[in-house]
Amino acid sequence: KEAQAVPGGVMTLSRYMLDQARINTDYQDLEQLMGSIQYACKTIANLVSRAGISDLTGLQGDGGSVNVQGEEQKKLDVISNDVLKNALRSSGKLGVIASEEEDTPVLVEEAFNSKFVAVFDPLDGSSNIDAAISTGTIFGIFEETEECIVDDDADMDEASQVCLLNTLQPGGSLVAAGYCMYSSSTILVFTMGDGVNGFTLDPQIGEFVMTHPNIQVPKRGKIYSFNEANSPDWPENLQTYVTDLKNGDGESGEKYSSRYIGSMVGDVHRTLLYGGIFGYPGDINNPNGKLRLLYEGAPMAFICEQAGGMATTGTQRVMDINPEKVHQRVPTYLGSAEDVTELINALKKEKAE
Ligand code: P6P
Repeated sequence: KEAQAVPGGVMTLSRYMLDQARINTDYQDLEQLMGSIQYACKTIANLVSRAGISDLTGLQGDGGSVNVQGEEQKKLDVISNDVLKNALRSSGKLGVIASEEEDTPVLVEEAFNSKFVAVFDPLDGSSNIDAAISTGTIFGIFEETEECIVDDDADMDEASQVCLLNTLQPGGSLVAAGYCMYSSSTILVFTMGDGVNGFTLDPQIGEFVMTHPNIQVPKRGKIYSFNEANSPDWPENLQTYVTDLKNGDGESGEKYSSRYIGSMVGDVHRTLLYGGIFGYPGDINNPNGKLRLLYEGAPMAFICEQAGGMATTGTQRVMDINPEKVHQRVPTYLGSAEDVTELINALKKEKAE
């Protein structure tokens, strides 16, 4: 990969969004929103890269801080959440935001002409921070369905109810989705419904530079990415599917490799570029698995489908699910179209006699 040259230099994310807004005025508001998001991602990238230097590793408080998921919050979870919230607020384009780190969606008073709703996981995979393993920010953008009026004489309870409904939209209603991966390099990948593009942060100029135009997931891969420690609790036909991949007994006849870093953004990014299948299955202990629909499953499904891949719960498209709760979980499998199709068929097979 290399920086995409254009007359006068390289194609940056800012320039790309300006071009898109010039071509299609519908993108003008998104252009401003993406400006806030990329600013937040640059800030988080800097914090993450200096975590061990500036005492930002470890748990929030004395370790007593637990989020609505029941997970211990890392210092950087809280800081990243604040950075993203403040950046999105300053865009003035958002009426409400939902975050993994917030018990309930947050109403944005500053929204003078709110049009959008943002859902995000500010620092996914943060348990890896102390070991300097890849983490990432995942975001999704919806348009408001109900006018979300938050002004001095608004009845806050009523406004809250209306505004909160705006966050409970299916992945199919996303107008944009993306992630920023903080790894050996910082890469922002996103879609606005017309393909997927990737931009690498060039620290020398402080700009995201287009390095991965029009990402296409290979139709078939040779990598499966699951937490196999949970396999005894998986449905039997899923266990058989993975065993066949290990033995070269799957549809392609290829013997697959296993890659799993326990950070969704890193595992999904590798799957997008190299192909194969990533998944967090439901099991007997957690029928809906672990990944949250609103700000993990749906945005990643949108990106994957826009890159020519597939994303399923095992029985239906992830993007078809109407969320009932902000933090609801969903079994999620995504990646190469042929691999995901093979998985769907494997899950239909009756239990081996
Ligand atoms: P496990 C991180 O906490 C996360 O939400 C995803 O980033 C990741 O894919 C998954 O959980 C890892 O979960 O149970 O395999 O450690």
